[in-house]
Amino acid sequence: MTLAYIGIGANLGDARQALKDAIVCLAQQVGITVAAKSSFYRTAPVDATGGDYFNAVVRIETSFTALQLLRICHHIEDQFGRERPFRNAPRTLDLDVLLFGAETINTEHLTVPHPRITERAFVLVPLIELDASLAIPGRGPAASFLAGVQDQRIEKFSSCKCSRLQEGGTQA
Ligand code: PH2
Ligand code: MG
Ligand code: MG
Repeated sequence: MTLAYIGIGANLGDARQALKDAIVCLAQQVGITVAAKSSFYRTAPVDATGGDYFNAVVRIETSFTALQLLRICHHIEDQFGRERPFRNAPRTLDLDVLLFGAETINTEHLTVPHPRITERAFVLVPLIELDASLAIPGRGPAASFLAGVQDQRIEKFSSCKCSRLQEGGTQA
């Protein structure tokens, strides 16, 4: 089992609902347990066009490899109608493998830790909410990068109330 972190974002359609549904969807996968979920945050687009995003991060335990996990994330994005007309286009759902245990991975399809993990408040803030002493492999304490993203607008929206998760563990 590997402890991994997945970043979730959306800014098209009912983005808040998409985040909730995506967490349920992840939890329904055989081989994935959602161990913790951050609050939801409303965030200004970074290097991107479109409206405000909703963002969150989940900590999972998984029996999959990082590449298998990436494929599952892409499959779920597709189920949510994700289109990719241009780089950083507004999206119905984005699922990014941020961290995968202590692994550093540099392949054509996957870079872990996520290459921009230390530059983005919408990732750092929810990550640190889940684990204030989190270390990013090869980079150091996540909290040490917070000062560098202070100019990025991020507002805690609410705790994620995924009632189906709370009632039934991994059951939808
Ligand atoms: N994702 C991006 C680019 N910019 N900005 C915010 N606020 N939230 C995101 O999830 C996001 C972004 C590329 O994946
Ligand atoms: Mg992304
Ligand atoms: Mg992505």
